[in-house]
Amino acid sequence: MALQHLPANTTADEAVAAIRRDGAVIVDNVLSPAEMDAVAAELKPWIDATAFGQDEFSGRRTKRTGGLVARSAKCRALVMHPLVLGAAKKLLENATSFQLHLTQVIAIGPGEPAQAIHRDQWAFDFFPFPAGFEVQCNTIWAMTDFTEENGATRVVPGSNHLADKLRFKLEDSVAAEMRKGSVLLYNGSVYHAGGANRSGATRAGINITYNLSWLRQEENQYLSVPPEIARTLPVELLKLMGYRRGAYSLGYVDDLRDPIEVVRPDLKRSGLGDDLTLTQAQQKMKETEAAK
Ligand SMILES: O=C(O)CCC(=O)C(=O)O
Ligand SMILES: [Fe+2]
Repeated sequence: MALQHLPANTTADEAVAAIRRDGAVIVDNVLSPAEMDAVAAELKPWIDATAFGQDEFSGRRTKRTGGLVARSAKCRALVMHPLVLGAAKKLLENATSFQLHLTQVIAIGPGEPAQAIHRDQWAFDFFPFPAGFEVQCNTIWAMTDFTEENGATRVVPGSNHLADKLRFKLEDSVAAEMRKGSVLLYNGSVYHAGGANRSGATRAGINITYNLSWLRQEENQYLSVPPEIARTLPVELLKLMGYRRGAYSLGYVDDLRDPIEVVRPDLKRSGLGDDLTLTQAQQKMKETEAAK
């Protein structure tokens, strides 16, 4: 079974319907090849300076370059892409809000074997989330063409509906082949892996992922993006990076201050809950109780 491809003008609802069904979907040509080349040019010095991975899962012929919000203005636009944020909002609607989980170029070099097939949500210490309860919405933007030969991401379609901690063979998976500028969207419960690169050139993708804001972020945005850069970023991006409270009170600073006040004192507010007032939190609790 192949993955569904959607056109760049698709809606978040269509994308989410495919993700809920198959665990993943490809949206074609969201950026033009020239636009993606401009992103790649901005990232090149950072990728060049990155060391290869230290273990098999990271990939000994693979470079993983992070901190993209700090390092690349063009990646900020990818982080904030309306289609992706729309899909993440819908897929993760089981929580009050979602946040940026990680930003990482994954550059798989020639000769790299395939990665072990896994669920990204295993990052949460293998906690067995209930079936159908999605905690992540993930993207890999193709910085180069993704082909079966050069290590396109391998996906086991529909495996988001299967049991946890399963082992798959590569033959159970399909290659998420796509053109440069396209994006693969997938959830945290679908089984997948980086493919083996049997070509002579590097396969590069930009992995930008989002998770529920009551979970820990894989990439620490507060330390990856220096405060002097954070101060210059759009408020919506700052909130996505975690400069907001998750649910009613998670992540407040000292005297119940909203974390955004620390980087943007001009946005000073008082008390908890700009995203979720106490009344809304109580209402949500009642609804949850009633649904039991
Ligand atoms: O690079 C890829 O195609 C996927 C890598 C991956 O799934 C991971 O590192 O978690
Ligand atoms: Fe993964």
